[in-house]
Amino acid sequence: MRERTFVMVKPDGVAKGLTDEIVARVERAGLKIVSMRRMKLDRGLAEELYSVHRGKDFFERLVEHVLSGEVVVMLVEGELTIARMRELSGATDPAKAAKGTIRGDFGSSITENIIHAADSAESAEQELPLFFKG
Ligand SMILES: Nc1nc2c(ncn2[C@@H]2O[C@H](COP(=O)(O)OP(=O)(O)O)[C@@H](O)[C@H]2O)c(=O)[nH]1
Ligand SMILES: [Mg+2]
Repeated sequence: MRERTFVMVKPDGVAKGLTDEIVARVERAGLKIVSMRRMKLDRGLAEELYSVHRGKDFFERLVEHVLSGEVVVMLVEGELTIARMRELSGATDPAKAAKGTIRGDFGSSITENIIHAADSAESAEQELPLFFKG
């Protein structure tokens, strides 16, 4: 099934120079980056992106992190894109993420875990319009 998903290289990933490596991994997986841009989030957008986590103990740390530098947002399309982007990303905690995954290879902590990828069709539908129109 052809799907679209929302992916974001977090500020730690951008600062580590990993954007091109992530683009290459996404493309090698046969997925298409339809649109991509580097930007700085504002607080309202960051809190909306992570609204499902509002009230959790890590919410403020997470929002502060994604506001700490530039991010790269992507609209990714392809067969089973949502699940495949989650596989490429790896487990949330880099210490538990498999080698060969983006977080397993490059993540330094659960906050600084390099990448965000929507976790379901519902999340993708909520997140994509925050960044990409049409
Ligand atoms: N410090 C901290 N950060 C967390 C924790 N759980 C999640 N996060 C952060 O919040 C982001 C969103 O959480 P979640 O949706 O559960 O994970 P994801 O979908 O794998 O990114 C994660 O990517 C982490 O950066 C936690 O227990 N502690
Ligand atoms: Mg999530």
